[in-house]
Amino acid sequence: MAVTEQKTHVGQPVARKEDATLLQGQGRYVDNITVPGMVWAVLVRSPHAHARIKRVDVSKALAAEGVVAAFTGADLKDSWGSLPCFWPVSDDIKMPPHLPLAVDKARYQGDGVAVVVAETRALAKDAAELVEVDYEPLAAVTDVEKALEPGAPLVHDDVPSNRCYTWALVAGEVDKAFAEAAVTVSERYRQQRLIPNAIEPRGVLCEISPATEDITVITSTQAPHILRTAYTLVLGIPEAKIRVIAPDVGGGFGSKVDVYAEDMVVITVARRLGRPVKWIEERSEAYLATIHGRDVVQQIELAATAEGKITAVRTRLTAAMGAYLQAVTPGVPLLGAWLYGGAYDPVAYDFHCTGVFTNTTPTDAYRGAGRPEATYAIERAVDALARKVGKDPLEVRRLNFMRGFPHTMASGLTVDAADFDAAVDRALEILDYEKARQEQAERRAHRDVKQLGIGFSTYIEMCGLAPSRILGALNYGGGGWEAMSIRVLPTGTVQVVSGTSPHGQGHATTFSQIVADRLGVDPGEVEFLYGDTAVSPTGFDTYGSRSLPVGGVALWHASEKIIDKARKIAAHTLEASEDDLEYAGGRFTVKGTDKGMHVKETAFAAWHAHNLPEGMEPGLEAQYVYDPPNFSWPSGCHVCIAEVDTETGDARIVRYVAVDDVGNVINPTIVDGQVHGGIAQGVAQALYEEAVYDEQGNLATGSMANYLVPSAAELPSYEVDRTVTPSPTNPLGVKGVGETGTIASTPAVINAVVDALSPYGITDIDMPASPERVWRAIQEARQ
Ligand code: MCN
Repeated sequence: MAVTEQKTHVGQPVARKEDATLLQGQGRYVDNITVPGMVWAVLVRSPHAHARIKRVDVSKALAAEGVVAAFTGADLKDSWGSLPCFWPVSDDIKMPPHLPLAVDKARYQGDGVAVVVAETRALAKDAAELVEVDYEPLAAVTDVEKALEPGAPLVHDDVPSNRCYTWALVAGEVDKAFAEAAVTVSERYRQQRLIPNAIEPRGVLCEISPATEDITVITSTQAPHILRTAYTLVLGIPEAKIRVIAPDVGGGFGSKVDVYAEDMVVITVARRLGRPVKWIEERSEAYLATIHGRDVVQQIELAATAEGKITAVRTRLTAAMGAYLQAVTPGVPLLGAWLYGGAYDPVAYDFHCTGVFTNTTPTDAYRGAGRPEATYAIERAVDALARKVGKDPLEVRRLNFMRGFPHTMASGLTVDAADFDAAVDRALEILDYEKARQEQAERRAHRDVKQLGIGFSTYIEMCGLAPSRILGALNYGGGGWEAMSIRVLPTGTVQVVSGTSPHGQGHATTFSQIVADRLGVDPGEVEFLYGDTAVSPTGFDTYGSRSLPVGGVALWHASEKIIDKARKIAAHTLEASEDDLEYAGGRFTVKGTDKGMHVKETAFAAWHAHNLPEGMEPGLEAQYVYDPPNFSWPSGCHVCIAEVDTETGDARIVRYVAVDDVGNVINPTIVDGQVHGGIAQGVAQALYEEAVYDEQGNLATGSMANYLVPSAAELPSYEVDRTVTPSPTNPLGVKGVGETGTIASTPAVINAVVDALSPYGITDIDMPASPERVWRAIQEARQ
């Protein structure tokens, strides 16, 4: 049967369906939701990074005004099991128990030790201050390398040397490549610890039906389906009894995929009290108790020929886990394990990672998760190689690009499609590279106070998590598939039930565009249902830039199932053979006639079921569960021009050009927005943000006053463009976009800053490249 697809919405900048409600202040976040009889929970948190808990006394809190209950970790320890870590990456991994409230020992500043429940939030906060805890402070270790030194304080008494795991990926003759190399590069980089800053902090509201004991948890999460399973694992509640609702969620950036202590505390207390309980995180709590990102020390070595052709890459990571393993903590550094060769083509590859416990907030997935770290290391190291062989950094990149796809990397995974040369060409066109270098040379010649630097990042990343079979081989506890259902209602409304759970990415808009084109309806006629396990019982949620390359593709396949069934109904109704029908724009037409039937009409016929083909089930609905055969491989070229004030050390971005290849694009405006937001987070790491602990393990950057989240004023206007190499892995030809900006931008910015400082002989600067750091580097170089 002939199928002509009319693409009227895919590829168009369709306005976001989500925005009208949000812009009018009508979004419903957890904190907007109140239920009758609700009480408030406030956690008492350890002020010490490491301390034995000798006594917790809640009696004064219990006697305070409005207090309904107060529990210590010991009171509740039999109500729950350990919080789950779904990714035991190696056989040697140590997975110490992680109870929602600490009992004997607090292991990071912010570790919960008790909970107070009162009629109002203010009363609960006041009463929490009356909880008396006798701590015996212990020496703490917060630095990931110091934690491995002999005699370092042990975060967990039974984990020797604080070593959580070791993990390796080795391919090819690495030692031989280094022995034979004409040039080698050895660099050490520190991925400073970062604090995710979603506009909406976390929040949980739990309500229990007195009649059925069914539990409803309304929570600010990226992952309602994962949470439902986790609640069962930790609390032993049957999965069928739990409904998880993610209402409007004000961002997450990976931090809200996690399974947190507070959820378990709120549910447990609600069950004990038989009253709805709510907890809303304060920003200062978010800094202490929501996961952090990065905190990895990287050693990277390149072996190369005299021309700069890379033959081998050797990487050693020391990665901080923090005090406990959260949902995927140990796996995060490994998400970059395959990418330390970057866009290039080494033949030998050696990656080792050691995971280490420290007395700090647990780390876990934060936008890019492992891939920004890998991209940073290789993109900085390639610049170092260019300096060594005396070539322009672009020339060395071009010499090394992977070409010819599909291409299996030395690290073992196969990139389905990319075109690095095209992305570089386009970026240079936008930039006018020659002119930029000329201006740089002039400023250098005039010894201008403000020097220019040009930094490149030609990146490849793997997202779209992912083929379940590969995740299984890596010991990951979950699958990588996604589920989408379509129901065409009798009146023609198309309902999409989504397994992905957007929290700012605009799935309602882009997924409606996909369905609208396949089924010949207007995107406005598509109703998008998600974020409630009672409405959408099956899914694997939103993270790893997987929603389009996995969920969107599932939706495409579900549309095909609808069309297949609708075609049978149309053929039967029109008394034609299926082969005689043409399909375009949602309408089946008998070839050579004007007789036809729209999908919507077939839905009506399927609903009343008066005259369906023999044996056909009534109704027009379909589910598709898609498990991708490969990861999604976005790539591109980012270029940053930075201006560094050599008197104050202030580094500013004057131009930022991003050319990304995310395959076919469903909605260019949404993709641009994702790239903009992603770059902002990468620039934030390069120039502004750093979580700092003091020697005792106090979080010294505990608020936005000293943790510098950049605002629009610090960020440049981005010049964003694209090249398109459709992914041959999926029928939409799409690749994910949610993390590209973050992954690509950090090294581009630092390469630019270092380039600006190169007349001083400076070849490295730690992140964030703050004015103080830059100024000091210049002073040292001058001496
Ligand atoms: N898209 C498109 N064409 C493409 C690729 C994507 O039109 N070729 C659209 C998609 O249809 C979707 C959006 O772009 O509407 C992002 O798609 P995708 O790359 O699949 O990423 P996810 O939807 O899975 O989002 C996750 C990703 C991650 S991992 C982080 S972290 C992140 C990000 O999204 N956190 C965000 N973007 C965020 N945006 C907001 N506003 N808030 C966050 O917390």
